[in-house]
Amino acid sequence: MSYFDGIDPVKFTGTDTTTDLGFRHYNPDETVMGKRMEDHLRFSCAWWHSFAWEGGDPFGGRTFDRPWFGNDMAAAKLKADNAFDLFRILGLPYFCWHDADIRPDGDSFAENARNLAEIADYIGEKMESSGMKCLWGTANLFSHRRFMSGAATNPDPEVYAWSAATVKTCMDATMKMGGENYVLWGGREGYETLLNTDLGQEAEQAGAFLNRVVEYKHKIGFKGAILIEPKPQEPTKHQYDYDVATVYGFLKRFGLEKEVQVNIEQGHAILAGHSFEHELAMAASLGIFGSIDMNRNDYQSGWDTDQFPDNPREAALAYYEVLKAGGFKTGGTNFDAKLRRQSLDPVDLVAAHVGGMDVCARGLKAAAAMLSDGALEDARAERYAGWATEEGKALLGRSLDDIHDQVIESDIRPEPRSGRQEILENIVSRYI
Ligand code: XUL
Ligand code: CO
Repeated sequence: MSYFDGIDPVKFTGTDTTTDLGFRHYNPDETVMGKRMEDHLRFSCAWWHSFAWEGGDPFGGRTFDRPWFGNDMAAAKLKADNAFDLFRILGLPYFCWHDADIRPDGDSFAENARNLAEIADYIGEKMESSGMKCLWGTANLFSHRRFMSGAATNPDPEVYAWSAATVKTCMDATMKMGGENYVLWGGREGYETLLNTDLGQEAEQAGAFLNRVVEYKHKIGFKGAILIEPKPQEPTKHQYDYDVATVYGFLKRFGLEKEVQVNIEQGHAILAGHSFEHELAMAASLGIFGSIDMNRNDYQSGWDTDQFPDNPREAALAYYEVLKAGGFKTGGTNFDAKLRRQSLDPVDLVAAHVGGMDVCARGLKAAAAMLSDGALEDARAERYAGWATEEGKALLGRSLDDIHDQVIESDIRPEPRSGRQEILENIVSRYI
């Protein structure tokens, strides 16, 4: 028996229906810019929020009642069985996980490692029979109280050691599942107060840790990408991996900018005071774009609410940047999104993914059309046309005094030109 019994596989219905559980835009086999929609979007379901999340908030505990809640191997396997049933209903190609989402928590490191290896084998068998793939694996180095002051950046070397050993087991499990990426989100790598924190020491620890991760990737021959997921605050007041630009500076400092990419989450971008598309464009321009977590925040609340996406315009602008970056390579669209705590029923979990997938598909189609028609890119090219000329190209290599002399000689008088922002915004609106 499955928790989702009675819910049929969700089908593409087109836009003329009003059913709650039909894809109005997501049509996996439809070709968009020469590629199947499924292969563009590469949707992934997150074990953490879709199956481990209990519906708690700071004022109250669990609201959900799932048959797989429990801390033993039987519960972990039941959770996996139901997860794969949801994947089947949604027609999802990928999933992702933290170790703590998929295995019971043991009394020792060795027990955790054994539990992870056992459940990874169990999931591996289910992958084989279903054709499901693993987008990424990761270690939860933030929930247990041992990580309260950080993992790699903890003042206690024993916590660093526990964390490093845990990442090794999670990379092994990811590799065994054929995972296409390995993610490191900073969890509690940050601080609550500078009064007790040695910033410089903690940065050295983080740099060494990531270098060891990259070393291990090469040692075991893991072909996937290593991804860092930026976030500016929460759970700690100040997270070290603040945003894409900050992560890039960190990678450069430790010589890892060719080895590590970023997993960009919509809600984290907003928390950092950016737009999602800014973070995507920044990563692409720095050559470190990897993957996305497609969950939004409530714009009034100021913290990470991890809601399923519901805004086609935002999705369109995001996929526009993804397409411009050449699309996903190892990455994909992961829903690191959770239900509201009053959404109790199996159908709520299905509908949440259906809606999210549909908004992304609608965004992708709009983005592809905008790109193919060239309306925005033509205007952008025209705006920068001066830099495409011979003089424009030469200018960046010339010295200040050389430029100074020529400015006097040519008596240049630059004329401001319209940025055409409203016209461009209207163009985007036409495509949504
Ligand atoms: C936390 C978050 C994590 C990472 C993986 O805000 O986004 O789920 O995606 O650890
Ligand atoms: Co995330």
